[in-house]
Amino acid sequence: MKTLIIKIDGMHCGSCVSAVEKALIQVHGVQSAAVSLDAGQATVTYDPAYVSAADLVPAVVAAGYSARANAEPAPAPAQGGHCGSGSGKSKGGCCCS
Ligand SMILES: [Cu+2]
Repeated sequence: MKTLIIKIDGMHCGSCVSAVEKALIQVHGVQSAAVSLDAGQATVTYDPAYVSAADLVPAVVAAGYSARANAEPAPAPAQGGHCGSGSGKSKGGCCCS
């Protein structure tokens, strides 16, 4: 098993945490995902035989959040989709979607 820290932007409530955890745990090979709202990050334990670190960040992005593996440079922020910003993009059960 390997552990990866993913930095996540755009989480603001428990629903966001649940959405990110669900997105990560659904990836084949992920054993556990612990998401911290305060820290804005996820700690993912995964089996490198089934999944690589490069597969985990897109799973969070697909759930509607801006994410990057720890120690990588930050990508451009996601377009819209945040509280009241008006894009209407669904964020997987988020309170403001
Ligand atoms: Cu939320």
